[in-house]
Order: sequence, then C-alpha cells, then structure tokens
Amino acid sequence: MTGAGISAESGLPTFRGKDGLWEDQPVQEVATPRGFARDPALVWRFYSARRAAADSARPNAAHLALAELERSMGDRFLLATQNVDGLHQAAGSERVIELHGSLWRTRCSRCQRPSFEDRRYPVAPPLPVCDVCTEPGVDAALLRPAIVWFEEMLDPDDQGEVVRFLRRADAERAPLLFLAIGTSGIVYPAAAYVRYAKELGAGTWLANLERPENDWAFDHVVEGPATAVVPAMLGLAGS
Ligand code: BV8
Repeated sequence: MTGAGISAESGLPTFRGKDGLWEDQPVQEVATPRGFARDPALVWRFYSARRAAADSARPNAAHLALAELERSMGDRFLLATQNVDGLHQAAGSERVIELHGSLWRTRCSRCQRPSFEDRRYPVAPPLPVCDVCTEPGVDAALLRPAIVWFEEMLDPDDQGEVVRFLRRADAERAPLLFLAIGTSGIVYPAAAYVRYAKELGAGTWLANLERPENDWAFDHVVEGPATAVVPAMLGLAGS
C-alpha cells in the first residue's frame, strides 16, 4: 500500500506535509464533488497543475524496487496505491490497483461512459464537455478528472481485488506480508487494509519518513526516506 510519500523524492508534493497540496488548496474546494460543482475551473486548474508536475516527474528508487519485487514474486505480489501520479506504472509495476483513480484519466461528470486516457491540461473555460451524452441544444455535461474525491465511493472491483488477494494468501496458508510506504494512514478505506491484513495473520510493516497516525497497526515501523529505506528492505527480503 503506497501513498504520496513514495513520490515525494520524485518531486511531487504530498498532501499533509509542510508545503503539502492541501496547504494552499483546501481539500473541500478541489477534491470533492461539491467543490467541482461550485468551481469546476478551479478544480481543473488544480488537477492540470498536478498533471503537469507528474508529467515531468520520474519514478525513484522506491518505485523501481517495488517493480523489481513484482518481477520476482509475480502473482504473489499486489500493489494497491492511493497515488494518482502513474509513477508505479512508469517504473514497470503492472499489478497495480489505483484506489483513488488516475491523474491521466478523465470521465464524464454525468454519464457512465468509461474513463479515457487524457493528457490535456484544461485550465480555463471553455472546460471540456462530454461528446457522448451531450445532445445538440441540451446542456453540455462537463468532463472531470477520473479521480475518487472525498465522499465518493472507491471502485468496488478495486476493493474486491485487494480483499481477494489478502484472503487467497490466508486460504493458501501462505505467509502474508503487508507493507505500507509513504502514507499518513488518515484516509479511509485505504487506511483500513492494514488492520484486515493483520486479522489474517499478516506481518505488517511501514516505511515512512516519520511515524503516522495509524502506526499502532504496524508490527514494524522503519523511519526514513523511501528511496533509502525501501530498496534496503526489499533487497533484504529478496536475499
Ligand atoms: C468514502 C483524491 C464513503 C485524489 C483522495 C471520518 C472517519 C473515517 C472516514 C471518514 C470520516 N469522514 C469522512 C470519511 C471518509 C473519507 C476520509 O477518510 N476522510 C479522512 C480525511 C478522515 N474518505 C472518503 O471520503 C473516501 N470515500 O469513504 O466514501 C463516504 C460517502 C459519503 C460521506 C463519507 C464517506 C474517499 C477517499 C479518497 C479521497 N481522495 N484524493 C487526489 O487528488 O490525489 S485522498 C488523498 O489522501 C490522496 O489520494 C492521498 O493519496 C490520500 C492519502 O494521503 P497520503 O497518500 O497518505 O499522503 P499524506 O500527504 O497524507 O502523507 C504522506 C506521508 O508520506 C506522510 O506520512 C509523510 O511523513 C510521508 N513522507 C513524506 N515524504 C516521504 C515520506 N515517506 C517516505 N519517504 C519520503 N520521502
């Protein structure tokens, strides 16, 4: 389970640290449906700025170490991320579940069309509208980032895949290890998976710059920057 901290050393700001994203952009204005309804141009400026930042960011040693581990473990490894920056995939990870969506995908704010890859940076009106559900003379439906905002449900298929993976290890009596990297453990339901893994007998590890809110859920907390801690931890795991 990864959070914004794994991408910090790729130059992408976290949410709640110093000069975090939520400092100058109150979350309810840019990461909630009501915020989008109130000022869609502001929300598009916020996400377009993050697309631009993520576009010039590169995966770091921690992302690469996870991709390496997946290559050696195959389907015994699963990566659930709260991040939307796409750096895990850029590092070569394939078994990735983007619990909170992706910066690089856009969807309609009204119809159920599937999200689509979108590398544009809309920042000012006219904001992009849906060409599937907008009929001539009918009010156009705005497109929106395919991101899970606060008070929106996570994709049940994504959540089901995480739970099935954890249960499979339990059913196979395989040793289960839950590793969280660079997350403050504040946002649910992502922050709850460690407890479920623990109930299934998993060893629980956290690699984080400093101790987070939910550190009690972890058997082991390794403090330090992800690019130093994660390769060392996974290197040991591989030996
Ligand atoms: C839902 C959008 C049902 C994408 C995000 C009260 C109690 C419990 C739950 C709730 C509650 N009130 C409301 C809720 C539900 C709410 C929630 O959990 N709120 C929290 C704030 C209490 N959850 C939701 O709304 C979810 N949906 O529950 O639906 C519902 C329906 C109606 C009403 C209520 C509920 C939806 C959650 C998804 C929200 N979307 N973002 C985007 O814009 O990116 S969440 C946002 O936070 C990001 O996705 C981010 O990934 C996520 C978690 O943050 P972190 O990744 O952990 O980042 P953070 O900055 O916090 O921490 C970084 C860590 O890294 C730090 O610890 C730092 O020390 C460390 N670090 C820094 N540098 C490094 C490092 N570590 C290592 N190396 C470094 N170099």
